[in-house]
Amino acid sequence: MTIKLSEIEYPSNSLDLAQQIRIHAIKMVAQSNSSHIGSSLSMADILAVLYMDVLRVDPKQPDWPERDRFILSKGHAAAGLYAVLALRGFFPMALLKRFCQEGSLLLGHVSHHVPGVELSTGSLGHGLPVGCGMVLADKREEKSHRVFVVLSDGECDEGSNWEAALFAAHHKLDNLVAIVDANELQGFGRVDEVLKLAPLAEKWRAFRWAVREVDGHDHQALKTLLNQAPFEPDHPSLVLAHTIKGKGVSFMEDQLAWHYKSPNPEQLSQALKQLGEKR
Ligand SMILES: Cc1ncc(C[n+]2csc(CCOP(=O)(O)OP(=O)(O)O)c2C)c(N)n1
Repeated sequence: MTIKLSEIEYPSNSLDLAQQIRIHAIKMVAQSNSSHIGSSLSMADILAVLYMDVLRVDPKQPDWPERDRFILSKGHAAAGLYAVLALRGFFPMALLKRFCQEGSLLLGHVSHHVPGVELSTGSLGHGLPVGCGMVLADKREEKSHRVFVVLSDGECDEGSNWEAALFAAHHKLDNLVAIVDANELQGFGRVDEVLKLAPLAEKWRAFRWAVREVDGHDHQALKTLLNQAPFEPDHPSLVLAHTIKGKGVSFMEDQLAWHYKSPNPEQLSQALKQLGEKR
């Protein structure tokens, strides 16, 4: 189902939004011959639920002071974030066609010049520390909006995350919600082979975070869980979201190659067909 606003049809529920995120991200990556489509597809459901059912944001006032903050720390998945922001009306859909083109606002890694983006990211390991600072500042000013940070599992190799985890627990940053998009693949191999993280939930618990695990493609479960955060008073919240890299396109699912590969025209039309794109 869609809501018609002027000539643009915006998705009106998270499932449709997720499908549209996937469709647009694939088109953007194919058109610009760029990378990281698997990374956008794994988190598409998480972004859709956040932007449809969880975050208090106003696309017409991206800088509304009372808004919840969202940081995509895995900034290489910029195509997915730009797609959801455009689909929620933060900026014109037409801009998506300029993704990764010379002179475009939409850089290949997340840029804070884009309406709705809080922080430029791409160098992994920075989103959570900045999120800590935002929540600490809010706490001191007695403000109550939440800060959501999406990390990747491979990103948990960065030591800065564990400093931030200590810091957040110490300062009782309970308005901080970190979501790990745990798709079990990173750039050059399986997370388990490159640098084993397991047991990841236990590690976060040991750092005194309130931890919940969820199927990162189950919209109802994500919606219920994310709206419950903070899970425990005085503790930051960690959602370990189990996902599949490349989710939604059969030949990309759980395939390492799609971290860097860009779809050729034939693969693009196959992917769009699987996603139900009407052309
Ligand atoms: C500090 C830093 N080191 C290395 C990179 C290069 N790099 C880009 S994506 C990536 C890994 C991707 O795997 P993961 O972090 O698990 O994210 P996913 O795409 O699977 O969600 C790496 C190492 C980077 N962006 N930043």
